[in-house]
Amino acid sequence: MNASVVISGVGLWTPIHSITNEELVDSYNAWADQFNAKNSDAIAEGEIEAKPLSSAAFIEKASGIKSRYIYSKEGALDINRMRPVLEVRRDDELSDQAEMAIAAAKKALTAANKNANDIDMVIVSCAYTQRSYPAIAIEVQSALGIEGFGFDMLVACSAATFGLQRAVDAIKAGSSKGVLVINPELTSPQVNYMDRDSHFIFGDVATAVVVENSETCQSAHSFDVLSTKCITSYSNNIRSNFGYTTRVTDQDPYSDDMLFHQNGRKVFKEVCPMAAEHIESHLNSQGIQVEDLKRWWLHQANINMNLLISKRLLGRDATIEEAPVVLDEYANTASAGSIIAFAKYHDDLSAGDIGVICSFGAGYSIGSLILRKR
Ligand code: CO8
Repeated sequence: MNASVVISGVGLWTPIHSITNEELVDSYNAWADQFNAKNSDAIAEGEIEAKPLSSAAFIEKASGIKSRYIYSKEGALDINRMRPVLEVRRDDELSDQAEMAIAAAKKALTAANKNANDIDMVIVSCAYTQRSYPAIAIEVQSALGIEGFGFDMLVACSAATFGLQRAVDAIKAGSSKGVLVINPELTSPQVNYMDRDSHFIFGDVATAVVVENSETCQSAHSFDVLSTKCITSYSNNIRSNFGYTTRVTDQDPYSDDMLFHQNGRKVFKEVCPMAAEHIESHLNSQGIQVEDLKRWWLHQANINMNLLISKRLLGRDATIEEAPVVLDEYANTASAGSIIAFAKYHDDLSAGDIGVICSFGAGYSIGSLILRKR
């Protein structure tokens, strides 16, 4: 049998702290009441707008999200702070994101039955890295004792699939023997907990995947990567403006504009058809029909988006077995969502079963991998 590129292991690290919709809404509403009381005169004069209240029922209905995990819960619900507290770590200590990444990477290595000697390339791909350099990937590489090289990649919600495409191409080209693609999604520092439109959307998590050649694979649950496809199309509808120039532009780093913000309705309307078309054309390019798919590991942003995409393609609602949902528990974890779904729901598939991992989000960016169980 010809050699192929395989995904041989996946790891999922989940923070110990979580926040339910009810906790989040209680905190936001108490903060909004305090804000409105403090600014009652200005609100009455029409100088500023009153902060509207949030609702747990709205959040669940509009998004399917019931809770989210958070790396540091301290401060996030404190109405006098409304952002998590992270301790400053010294330069000789492991960074937060490296710590998350290593926890997920170790699980992926164990699942793949591999050790550090089998890996020579580390890609840390996620929505944000907590510093510019040295790369988090190089820190992780060093901590795990991997020889070779590592680099960071930022592609918002599609960072994992785009990173996997780089890994698959490197194995195919023979420039790497084993790749770790890691997604330490530390989203909470960029969440605006004072914005009812977006305070509920994101959670923290880390995922990792081992990619290698089938000839070296020793895993009980591995998948041939039949094809990868990535596209981007520029849009300002999802933005985070905080960056290394913020200090010199004298902008307020806490302003709404600096944090995650989006036109959610527009994103919903524009991205769903793009993602459906992307999946269909990717499958068809490989001579695969939508009906041939046993599993869809879809990006986990909004349950209604996933239902719409699968209905558009299948002509009916996908079952929970076909398109598993993790966003109810994890919320939107940027690029990690589809990989969490893959991590939790792959070992029941039989040899020959085909599935697709697909992410979509800011950029816009869409990435997909077609996998076949070995
Ligand atoms: N409670 C009560 N009411 C609310 C709340 C709330 N929490 N939030 C909004 N409302 C109100 C609105 O103000 C609006 O009121 P009105 O009709 O009076 O104006 C009404 O409810 C309806 O609001 P929407 O039209 O906005 O509601 P939707 O049904 O569209 O749902 C969603 C909002 C859930 C945001 C939905 O639009 C959605 O999920 N869209 C898709 C967005 C998406 O997938 N974005 C991707 C973002 S992630 C990404 O790409 C990567 C970013 C990198 C990570 C960042 C980490 C921080």
